Amino acid sequence: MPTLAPEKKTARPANRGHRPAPELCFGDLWEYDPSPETADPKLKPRYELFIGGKFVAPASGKYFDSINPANEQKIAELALGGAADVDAAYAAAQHAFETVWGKMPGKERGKYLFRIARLLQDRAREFAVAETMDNGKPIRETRDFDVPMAAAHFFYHGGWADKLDYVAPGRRLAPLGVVGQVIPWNFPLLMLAWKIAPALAAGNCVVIKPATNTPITAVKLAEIFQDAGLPPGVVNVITGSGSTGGLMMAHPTAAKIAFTGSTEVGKVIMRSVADTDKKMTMELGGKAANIVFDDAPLDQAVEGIVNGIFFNQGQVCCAGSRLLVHESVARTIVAKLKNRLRVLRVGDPLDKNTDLGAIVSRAQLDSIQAYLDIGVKEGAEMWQPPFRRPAKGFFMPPTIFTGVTQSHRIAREEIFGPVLSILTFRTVDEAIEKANNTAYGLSAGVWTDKGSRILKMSTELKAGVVWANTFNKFDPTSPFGGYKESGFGREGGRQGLLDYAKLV
Ligand code: TAP
Repeated sequence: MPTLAPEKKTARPANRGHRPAPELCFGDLWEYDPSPETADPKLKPRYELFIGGKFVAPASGKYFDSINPANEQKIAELALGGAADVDAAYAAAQHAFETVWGKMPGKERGKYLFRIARLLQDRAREFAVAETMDNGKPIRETRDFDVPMAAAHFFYHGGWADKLDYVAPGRRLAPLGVVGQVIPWNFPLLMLAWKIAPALAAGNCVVIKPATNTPITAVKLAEIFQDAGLPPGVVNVITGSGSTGGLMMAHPTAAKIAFTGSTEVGKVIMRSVADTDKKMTMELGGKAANIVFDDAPLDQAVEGIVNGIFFNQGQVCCAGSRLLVHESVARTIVAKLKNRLRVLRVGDPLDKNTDLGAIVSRAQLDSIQAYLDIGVKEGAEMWQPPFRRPAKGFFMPPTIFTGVTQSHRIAREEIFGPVLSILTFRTVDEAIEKANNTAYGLSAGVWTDKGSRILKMSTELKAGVVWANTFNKFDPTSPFGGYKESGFGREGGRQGLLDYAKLV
């Protein structure tokens, strides 16, 4: 009698060994071969402020801890910058602008940017590990996206430094002076590059503050500035709290301020400088619609939906957090999405197989959890794949809500976590109306086979970026920025340079 072959439990090609599933893995992946990143992040126990080309202790003598959100262990302590330090940083930047950087030919400035980019590439692995430890995002993302993209911004803007006469034909670009910059915690290194590179290319000097949650790559990048021989004071890095950021944005020496962060804090900053003539760029929050039509390639769209909302644990200003799906394919899309989410790995961000790492902080995890409770209370239906929360670290499984209406808070407010609200539509006009029915306007996605529909949607959607049959695609050549409460000004590309210069 023929014998029945034993049932194969999993056939995942990635499972090279037969180790037991680690605590963080989803339930159905019973075999699992972890692949930890082993590069040394070369962290110091304490980091000082970077002012005038030197690492200096804060005037207050106070420090704060940076915590690894995946295990809640202290990574390092960082200087808590205060008013005296902010003054010193602006004085150093102003001096550097007047004596060196503002006078330097663009071709020479460009060489420094290229050198910074190359040094960052040389230390790419180290920076990727440091970023993952500080922020919680998967090493695959820091290694393949954050660090290379940060280097790309320095390369790209290095290329512009001696070509500023071509930015606005017929006009000459002059630097503004000293620029104050405050950045958030979701792409710490990338935001540094995104802000510093165009400012320097245009001939400005910089005082910059990273977020309290993720200061490590900022002070490590300062080491690169030293190694690159960047003249002292051209870039100054002030670590500290939100009030340090407030002092920086309102400082009288700042000719321009560039802020990336929440709409709420952006409004506070705008009020604080309302009676000054500072030039401003505000990159604020978002609640992007990712719109799937019935003629879209559905499997490709599902990948785009997953990338759109679960990249960086959904802590992305332009995340596709509102899925608008044509009602005729809604059931199919939701079923496919659930299948896909069942095999995403939530876990150790240093494991190269991990898809979703840790949420940046306990406060952010609590805030996301509060939105899950709100969604359920408002009557939407929540679904998560099987998940065991580990004893340590701030983890959240990918979560979807169906039965969502436009009035639900989970459809209107920025959750900034791995949470997708799914709504349906019948007609093109209804999709446009629903997509634009938001206080924000940073990005949107469209999935369809029809070119004419892509053109119509990209014209009528009130969003700074509209992706067609893709999502979360970034490039230094491409300007990025918002409409409405997502802010104003553009960063990246030729348009971004214009925001760091005056036309003379
Ligand atoms: P925020 O809480 O707004 O913090 C952003 C930065 O502002 C941090 O460095 C923060 O310092 C500092 N800050 C806090 N209070 C301040 C004040 N009164 N004056 C000046 N600076 C102050 O945002 P977040 O939680 O870090 O980041 C998430 C938000 O950023 C989301 O809304 C997201 O959409 C937005 N974001 C937007 C974009 C673009 S390009 N539009 C990109 C990334 C993120 P501390 O960390 O020390 O509090």
